[in-house]
Amino acid sequence: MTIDEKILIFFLNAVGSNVGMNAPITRPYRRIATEEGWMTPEMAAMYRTALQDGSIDDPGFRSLWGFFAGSTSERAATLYRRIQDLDDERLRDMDALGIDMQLLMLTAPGVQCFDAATGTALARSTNDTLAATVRRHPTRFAGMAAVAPQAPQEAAKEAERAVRELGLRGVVINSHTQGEYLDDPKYWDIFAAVEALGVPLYIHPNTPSPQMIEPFLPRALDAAIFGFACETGLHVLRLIVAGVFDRFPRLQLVLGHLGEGLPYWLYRIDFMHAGIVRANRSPGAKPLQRKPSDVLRQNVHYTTSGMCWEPAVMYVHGLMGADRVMYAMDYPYQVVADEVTAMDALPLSPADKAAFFAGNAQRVFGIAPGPVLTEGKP
Ligand code: 1DF
Ligand code: MN
Repeated sequence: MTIDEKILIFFLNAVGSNVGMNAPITRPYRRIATEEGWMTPEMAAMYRTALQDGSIDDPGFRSLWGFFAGSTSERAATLYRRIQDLDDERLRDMDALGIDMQLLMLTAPGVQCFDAATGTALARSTNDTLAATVRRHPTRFAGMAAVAPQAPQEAAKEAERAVRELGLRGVVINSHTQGEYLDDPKYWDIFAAVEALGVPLYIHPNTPSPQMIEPFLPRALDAAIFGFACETGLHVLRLIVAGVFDRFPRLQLVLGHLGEGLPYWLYRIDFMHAGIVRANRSPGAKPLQRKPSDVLRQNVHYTTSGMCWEPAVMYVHGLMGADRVMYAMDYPYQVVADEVTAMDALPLSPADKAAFFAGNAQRVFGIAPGPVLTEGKP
């Protein structure tokens, strides 16, 4: 279908007509998927080269991307094809799955595995490519800006350029950068820039840092199965107890995978943090203006990437609120049509369902409201 045909169908549906051979689209809400991966062929080649010449020695990178690059499986071939496509194949998949819009982000670890100059240049060029993609398909794609924390001041500048000049909707950082965490004040210019821009910072997973990955590796637990959540949940907790949200109270984070385990720990984190502070146990755990759970409720949003499972979604929805939980698929890593239908069946009011699938993403990422374009019966 061309865009014109889709607009026609939308119009005819709106006035209640039928459209020849196309059944009307009856779904009452738009679906925006908010953690969808992409990469350029250039970046894929840079990853392959770094695997071969050893110039990236991060064990998590070598485990994850060594697996994809070394695999001759159908799944790996499909993944490489899908992740680099920003036109026909991706739009066909979205049509079949019923995804009206994808919020695209450069796949992990993005530019963070390279030296500072290479990472900074690759962030700029991929942000330009992403912005051009959004211009080609403005109702189907929105984008998050990549930055290279290896050069914090450059990263802050690129965040400003990508949001102000390119129209990208926020910034994504894939957890640790070469074993370093953003609670180190040398990175805080990035938080200052993002807070001032009024856009969210998506803390997307990375494989565990070199310091913590060893016991994950022999059982293949280092990536999406569990290692990502350990790494990324730890990272966000470090930010909270370091006082990042005392210093930047308006900073808004987005976490995938329903919060990387943290919502389940809310009560115990508060209880234990109070005791740690009272006992003056570490100079790195100072008193905070708010409880960790307040920060997790007031400064964080949660997407369902990889976790489209009713009990977990409803738990986080009840705990964090209807305005803080958003749908995500995690294309092209977890493309399961039944998960979309499972989310359609969530026991939510029509208003909460529409917020979950589109309204929250439109507000949090500043995405313009738009039509339901896809039938979504795979
Ligand atoms: C995987 C999953 C890879 C996710 C990803 O990026 C990723 C995976 C490299 O399954 O290997 O973003 N994910 O977010 O769940
Ligand atoms: Mn992801």
